[in-house]
Amino acid sequence: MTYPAHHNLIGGQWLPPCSGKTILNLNPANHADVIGAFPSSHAEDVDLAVAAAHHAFASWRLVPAPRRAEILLRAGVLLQQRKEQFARDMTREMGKVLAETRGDVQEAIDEAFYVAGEGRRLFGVTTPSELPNKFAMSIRMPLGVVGLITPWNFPMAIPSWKLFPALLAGNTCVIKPAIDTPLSTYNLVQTLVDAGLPPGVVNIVCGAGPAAGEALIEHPLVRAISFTGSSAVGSLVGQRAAATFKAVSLEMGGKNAQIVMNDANLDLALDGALWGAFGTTGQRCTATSRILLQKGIAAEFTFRFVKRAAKLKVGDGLDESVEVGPQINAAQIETSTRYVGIALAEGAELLTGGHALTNGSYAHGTFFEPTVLRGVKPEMRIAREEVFGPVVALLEFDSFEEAIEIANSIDYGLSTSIYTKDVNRAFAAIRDLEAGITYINAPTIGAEVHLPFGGVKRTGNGHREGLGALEFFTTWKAVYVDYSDKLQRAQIDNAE
Ligand code: UN1
Repeated sequence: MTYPAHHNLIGGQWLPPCSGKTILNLNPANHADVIGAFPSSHAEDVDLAVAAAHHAFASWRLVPAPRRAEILLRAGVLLQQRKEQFARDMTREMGKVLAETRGDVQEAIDEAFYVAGEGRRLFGVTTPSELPNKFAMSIRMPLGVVGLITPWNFPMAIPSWKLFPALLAGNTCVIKPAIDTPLSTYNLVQTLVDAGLPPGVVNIVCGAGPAAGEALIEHPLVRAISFTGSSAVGSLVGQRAAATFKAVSLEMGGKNAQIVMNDANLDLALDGALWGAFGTTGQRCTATSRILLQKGIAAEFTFRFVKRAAKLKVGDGLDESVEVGPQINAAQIETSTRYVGIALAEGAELLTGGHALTNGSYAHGTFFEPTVLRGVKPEMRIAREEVFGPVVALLEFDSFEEAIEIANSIDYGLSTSIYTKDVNRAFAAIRDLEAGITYINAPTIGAEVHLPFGGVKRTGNGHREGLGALEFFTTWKAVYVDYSDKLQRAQIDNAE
């Protein structure tokens, strides 16, 4: 079988990795389908890419922000034209169904248009000086070379959340995509190049985290790291980056709860739960992995939910009738299987699913049944730890206060949702749920690009993507212009 061999993008050139080694990118719905060979890069490749980005920074930082924005705008238009092809490429390498990969490309388009608008804002602050004949302002400066480490579950949207604001602000980038889904990052960056991005402004280095990622995190010329992935890896990223005082943005795991109150529109809550739990095969950091049911509706909700979950069509995401695609790889199947075992051992009851699908057309991919567990208690591991697969835990509660307590009883704090018709309860939930995102009468997934995206506790380290990304990718400079023509000593000459 023949397949394309891809290289790293360094200083505008496509270069093979110094090691000469490659990693195969396989279709998770059919491992016989090899999408391509991608570089297995190490520190030498990262050095070259950072040097190219560092060189390009000297001129990129001087391009006016509105001009930089025009390149993003053109990239957004090109992405619209290429949406269908890029969605198909993405389903082939990542597995999620076509409707969702179209959504992933759309998210990058939205991000391009949103961030392009910032080219004519990028606001600073002017403020009065305490001294006469003196002008004071704060302006945003780029950081320099930034390193971006991105996951496989949103292989175009998440790179776009990081690349576009970083570029708009005048930084140059080295991006290391997840080894499971590099093609979508190539498609995105090629589109930026076609839109007029100068050589060296974005560089791609493909490879495994411990080889390529670590070198990027430790490189002294890299000023900041933006990482999306697991909390375990994020903790290492933060620790390693601290040695060279890098700014670090970490966006990590979730154990997101959907609360359903007795007064909820049950049909709506069911639709939301099904989409939140099994959309993207449960492989979103925002996925609904706990459903908290008030006792009055628990039995009916559970019955109807399980019936619908059991009927979901699992298969190759390129088949438009399929509702749930494969999991990304064998390791994720292993994790789903292991957590079902842990839940059962702790006393949960399996209502549907629970197993890898291995027969017939499933035999060549990594598929897992949509899985529902009942009788889950807040202290069980299945209620506290992220699975990142199509496995959802049902918990029951008596009062609103108890629901909030259970929702908050975990170490993560990304997304939350409550279904209720009681406006007072809805606002109390907005105030009390410990999470970066709260939905009222909508599922835990589906964030829009121009709102702040990120979470509290083990989900993040305080930064936000979307509205907030420019905060991360710029640093402030305070500027004082003294037009008094004499020495004015702050805090001394103007003191009483
Ligand atoms: C993720 O799960 O890693 O809010 C990102 C959502 C999507 C982004 C998810 N727009 O579900």
